[in-house]
Amino acid sequence: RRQKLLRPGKSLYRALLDSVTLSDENVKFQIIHEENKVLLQVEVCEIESNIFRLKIDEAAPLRARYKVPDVLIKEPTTQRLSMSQKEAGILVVSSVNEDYRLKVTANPFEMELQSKGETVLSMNSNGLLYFEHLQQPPSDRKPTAENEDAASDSSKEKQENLGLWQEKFGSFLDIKAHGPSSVGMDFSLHGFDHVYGIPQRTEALLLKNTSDGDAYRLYNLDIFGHKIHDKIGIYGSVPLLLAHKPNRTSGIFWLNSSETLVDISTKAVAEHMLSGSAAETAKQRAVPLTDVRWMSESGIIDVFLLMGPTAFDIFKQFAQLTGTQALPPLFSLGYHQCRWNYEDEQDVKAVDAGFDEHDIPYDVIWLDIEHTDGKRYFTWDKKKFQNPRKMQEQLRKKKRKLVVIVDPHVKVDPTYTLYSQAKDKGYFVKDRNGQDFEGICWPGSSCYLDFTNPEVRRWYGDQFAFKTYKGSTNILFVWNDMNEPSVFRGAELTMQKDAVHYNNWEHREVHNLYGFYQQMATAEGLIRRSSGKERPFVLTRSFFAGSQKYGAVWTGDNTAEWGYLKISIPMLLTISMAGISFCGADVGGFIGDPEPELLVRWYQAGAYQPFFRGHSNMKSKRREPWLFGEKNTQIIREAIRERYVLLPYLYTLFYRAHTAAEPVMRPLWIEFPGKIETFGVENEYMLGNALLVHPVTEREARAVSVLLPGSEEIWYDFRKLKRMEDPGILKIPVTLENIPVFQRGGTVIPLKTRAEKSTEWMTDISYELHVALDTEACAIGELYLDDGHSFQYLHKKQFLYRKFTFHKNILSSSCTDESGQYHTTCVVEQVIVLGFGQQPTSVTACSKGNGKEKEVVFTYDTKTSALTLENLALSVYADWEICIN
Ligand code: MIG
Repeated sequence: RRQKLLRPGKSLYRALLDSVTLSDENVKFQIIHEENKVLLQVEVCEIESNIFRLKIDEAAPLRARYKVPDVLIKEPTTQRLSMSQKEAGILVVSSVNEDYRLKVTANPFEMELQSKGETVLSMNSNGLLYFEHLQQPPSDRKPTAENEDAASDSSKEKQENLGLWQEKFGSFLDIKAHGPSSVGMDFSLHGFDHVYGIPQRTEALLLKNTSDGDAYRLYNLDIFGHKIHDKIGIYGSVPLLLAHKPNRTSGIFWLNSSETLVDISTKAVAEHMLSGSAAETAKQRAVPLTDVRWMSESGIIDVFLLMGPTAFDIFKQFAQLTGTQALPPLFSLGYHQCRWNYEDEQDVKAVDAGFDEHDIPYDVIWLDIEHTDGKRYFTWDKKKFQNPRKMQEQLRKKKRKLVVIVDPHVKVDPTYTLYSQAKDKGYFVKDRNGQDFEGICWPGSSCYLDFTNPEVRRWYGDQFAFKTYKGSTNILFVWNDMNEPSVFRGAELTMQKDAVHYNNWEHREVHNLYGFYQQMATAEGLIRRSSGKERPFVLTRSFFAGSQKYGAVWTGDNTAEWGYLKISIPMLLTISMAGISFCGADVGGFIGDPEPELLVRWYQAGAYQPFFRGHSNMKSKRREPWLFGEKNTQIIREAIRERYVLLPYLYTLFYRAHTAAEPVMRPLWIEFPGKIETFGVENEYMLGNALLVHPVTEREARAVSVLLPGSEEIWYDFRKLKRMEDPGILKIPVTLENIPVFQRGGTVIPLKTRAEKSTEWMTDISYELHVALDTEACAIGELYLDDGHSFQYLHKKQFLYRKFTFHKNILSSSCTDESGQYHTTCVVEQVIVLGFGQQPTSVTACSKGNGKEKEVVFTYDTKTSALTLENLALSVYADWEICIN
């Protein structure tokens, strides 16, 4: 708020270039504020693979300022910069390979980052660097001649108005123990006018200009029934912004966990071009420029400039800093059935049986807060769940799992062990007077575990040990909700900023990290309960940069309306671009009752999204997939089966997310970075590089308008196996049966030949490959395979990573990673080649090693140009070739 008073203009900061020091790690110098004379220390370093880090802190702070811990996976490896120029008022440093130059102008202080002569980014060029230095509280200050001035113009009244030492929110008084400490800075992105990222909100894909309205806000809040098109932040925050133009993608990662605002303004500026001949006058052309202003309530300025240059490079760079997506256990990519609440053991049994009766696959049934004894997490309601172990044994027999909810608030009840232990050990967040902070939540009066404390996380994780968590078994996994944290009747329904955490840090410093830490503690606890052997599954509502390492996130309390189905696509794309691939929205919409058509459309969309869970509110009518008439049941069954058949592809994509930081669900522009028409597309998306999915989000739609990008591309209808006429915008007729999905020419998609009751029933089901040819009649694809649940893929290299290549009418299967070994008897049963030019005369298959060639049965459909090869029985495990003559 105060910071907003600073308008663009000449910066009051001046760099003291005499103070420059250069070391192996960084370049350091000081800057001074011309009015208050406070010195700031600036540190710039280059991190391997095109990342620059800029840190600004007070040169001599009154006390240490908060620096976000635990988000970076390691101290980044820096590269030595070299000083290439230092003259009056200017300093230029270059990267080792000389690709990048950083120019520092002393007065006013400004920095510019160039890549091979092209200015990509400038900093403080609008003079919005802002840094409130820590001060003594007014009452402690001795009136000296020097600060008398300051004292008079910052009279008590004025200070309160600006909220320096305390601020009122409705009936809440926020006492700022350490006074004002906000920081901020502006960045100008040259040539960019498409910006993305900074989840989470119920908003469009492209970030909008904020100059005539509210700034984007990053402040984790529990917002029930969040409104569509709102800049306010909801449950999670990732302070990563991406900017894209046809030949370059750049990223800004602002590492700060306090309340943060982002202002964005795009404009056209004139660029002077030096013309070829001196006789000609310089020409001008308008180029876009996007100004991004970050403002945080507290902490320091610690910002990573991700230089790409491609979007995939940005994802890798961000993962290099914050980690990649955890590889999910395979079951968690199946369908999840949730509701608030499945009442009791009988209910669970009946719902489970319902899936078998209706022949619908599913993997996990969920229990919401009512399963506990009075909202005491880690316990069971003894009447409704008399024998939770037996219930889990029954589910286990069906090869299915259970997920239970575990919230971060703890009921104040001295007879509840979790509470009394945590209280004795001092594990709760404190209020500003040093008492355990108490707030109201589901159980009534509650305390909040201080997950920022590593000891608390350890202890909390240990609560998941089978011995400690009575009634739990190894098919039980966890859901962390309400971890923004949600505090009923709290300011904005969350914890007061002046609450106190581990090491005396105020809540305001760590707010956006609270959920991140709970999920971390939970995931690590689940790993430990299996002695490090099994992959955990933890769903969280609140998140921060790096949460991808601990599991999945969902978009919280959406509403059963068409608009929410539609907006869920850009919401999930934005979360995906911020590193969190494993994300989903409640299928059907949490609040209210979807009309059957909406529910059907939501299942069809969800089946092609990373985390696939049906969920509904307590007040909503029951919503199991078979309750909406035979026809709708049939269509939903088909959608869920398509999901299960697609799992080999999806699991492979998750392996890529895990190892190479490629988002599973991605906006079109990432695959087609040079095609401007894709930059704003948010009603369809790519699942990996091979599938384009266009969910139907309108009632009674007869047709949808689909963009098949890339003039040199061939696209195929994924179900009809037929080549689409031409790329471009096509009007595609739709029925209620399914949604448009297309396979891109040049790709191979591995599928299962059929779906079964759950993922575990499908282990031995054979594979089918969809080989879609491009204009050169080539295609390439992959299959990743392991036991689906343990860490053996990592520790013992027990996995298979295969590659399928179609070239010159030969489809070959080879190994992508020789270091992996995994035994399976599974075979590739069928291959369909899409877009095959003409009827072959013969087809032979030959496994390498045994050298025997055998004839392959095939059928060729002249109408669709699809060639189907059957009864192949080629081992997934072995190298082989199929030759088409
Ligand atoms: O304020 O646990 O978003 O999925 O069913 C409601 C009950 C609390 C909010 C979650 C929702 C969950 C519900 N929870």
